[in-house]
Amino acid sequence: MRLYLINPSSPLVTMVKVRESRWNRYRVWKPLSLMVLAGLTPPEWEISIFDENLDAPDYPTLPRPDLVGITAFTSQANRAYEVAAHFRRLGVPVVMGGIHATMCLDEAMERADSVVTGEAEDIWPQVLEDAQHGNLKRRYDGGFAEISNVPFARHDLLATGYAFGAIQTTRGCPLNCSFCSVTAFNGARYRQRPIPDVVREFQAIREKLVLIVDDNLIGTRPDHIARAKDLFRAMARADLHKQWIAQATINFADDEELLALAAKAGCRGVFIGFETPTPEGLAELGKKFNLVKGRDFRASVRRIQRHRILVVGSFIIGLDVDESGIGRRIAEAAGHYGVDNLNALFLTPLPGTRLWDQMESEGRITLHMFPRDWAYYTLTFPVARYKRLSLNDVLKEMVSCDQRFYSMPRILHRVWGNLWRRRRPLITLVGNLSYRRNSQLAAKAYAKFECQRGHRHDWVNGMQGQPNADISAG
Ligand code: B12
Ligand code: SF4
Repeated sequence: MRLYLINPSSPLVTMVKVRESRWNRYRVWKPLSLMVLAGLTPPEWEISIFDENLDAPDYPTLPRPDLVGITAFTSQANRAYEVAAHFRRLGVPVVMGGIHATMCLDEAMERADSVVTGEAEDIWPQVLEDAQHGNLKRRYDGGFAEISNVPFARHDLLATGYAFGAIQTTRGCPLNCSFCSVTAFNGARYRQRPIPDVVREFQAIREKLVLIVDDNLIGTRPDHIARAKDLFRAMARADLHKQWIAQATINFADDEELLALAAKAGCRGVFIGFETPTPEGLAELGKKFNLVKGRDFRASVRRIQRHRILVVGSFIIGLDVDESGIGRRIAEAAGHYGVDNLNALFLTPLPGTRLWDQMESEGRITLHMFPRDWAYYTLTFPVARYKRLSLNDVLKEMVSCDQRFYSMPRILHRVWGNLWRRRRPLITLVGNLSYRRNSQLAAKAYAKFECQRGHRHDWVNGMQGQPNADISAG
């Protein structure tokens, strides 16, 4: 039995044209979901994983599979449906799963033979067995899986072409911020994989650099922090020789022992959601965690950096409280906190979030010709009506934010500071130049976005399916 697992091309990666430069290897990330599915698949299946972001498979020339599994974030949905249509025309059953299919079940069910909602661990073997017997059901629900004893992801598949390996050690988040789908999708309970499993799976990863995909590697409660420390101790003991980056909340900075252990275990960078510089903004987003009284973000960032861990700060533009000048304000706040990189994104109502419900009920979702418009749900386009900022204003704020933070003098200042403190100046330089380049590309895309709003569908079609534009005709 032959199984194809497919990660459809992402509009974001298409935008940076990943195949044009070696450096772009650092912009494609392994679709861990498909490697996990492969790990759950019994040996009688011959598995191929295709990541369209890395290579454009010429599907018509490939041997006919018995089953196709497609994953998709929302922004990949269009392309996912094109690929599904191609295989369905050949009579090959297609199963869709992942965050988008879960949140937009009806839409996905119209375009796939079967849809798996939620996490796959407890249900995928059943799906395969049904497929083998020609008895695939229209819908399966994996819910929140028990991850205390799962087979490892297949790191031997997709073994080349990426700069970073990928691994997951926890799932779920209790914080339920309004714009984020994690609590809806993975639940509020913070579930942790057993430490020995994580360490052994780490050993199976070939890349020296690894992305730990957890939404919050350290968690929020004292027992979570204690587990994170145990994990880091075990990783250091195992002498993994890996350097890794992860996401965490700002409480990462509150425990010196945790920071020291993380650094010893190979932590080189952390992605932290600051979201907005104002308390009113944080309250609006429901990110109360960042509102702890007396929290000094600048001191927190410094404490993390003292362990030679770089900090990427993420911010959102377009909140109801945001008004003219917010772009500059964010750039200044990020500069003041001292983050090494700033990642600013538009407030985006993702399906399944509280923000979606709110904006939909208020009629504020302006790009709503679905599934086509999903291509804009990359957080890099304004897809909604913002309260105090017009479309033109919000685009200007984003450009002003990026231009300020990534101006050459500011980049050099940061690099010099890191050189002086012996804190990875080269990575800081490359990271900053890469973000600068991205923001320049984004600014061009905004100009096009504004100018083509009248004929926007032509433009969406232009963005989509570039690697395989021909197969839908096949
Ligand atoms: C790692 C990650 C990334 C990596 C992507 C790596 C990759 N190629 O997959 C990077 C950094 C590149 C990234 C980028 C973005 N991301 Co992201 N990312 C994540 C994160 C933190 C973890 C995903 C992961 O690997 N999980 C581990 C795997 C094992 O779990 P999984 O993917 O959910 O898969 C399980 C199930 O979904 C299911 N499943 C999945 N696929 C399939 C397919 C089949 C056939 C079946 C049966 C089952 C199944 O089975 C798996 C095992 O249980 C999630 C948050 C989260 N917790 O999901 C956000 C998340 C997926 N990202 C999100 C967003 C918004 C983005 C960006 C748009 C943001 C941006 N501008 O940077 C871009 C879009 C990129 C794109 N492809 O278009 C949103 C997506 C929401 C949505 N509705 O689409 C999430 C949910 C976070 C959030 N705040 O809500 N991201
Ligand atoms: S943004 Fe981060 S802290 Fe907030 S719900 Fe999502 S994963 Fe949790």
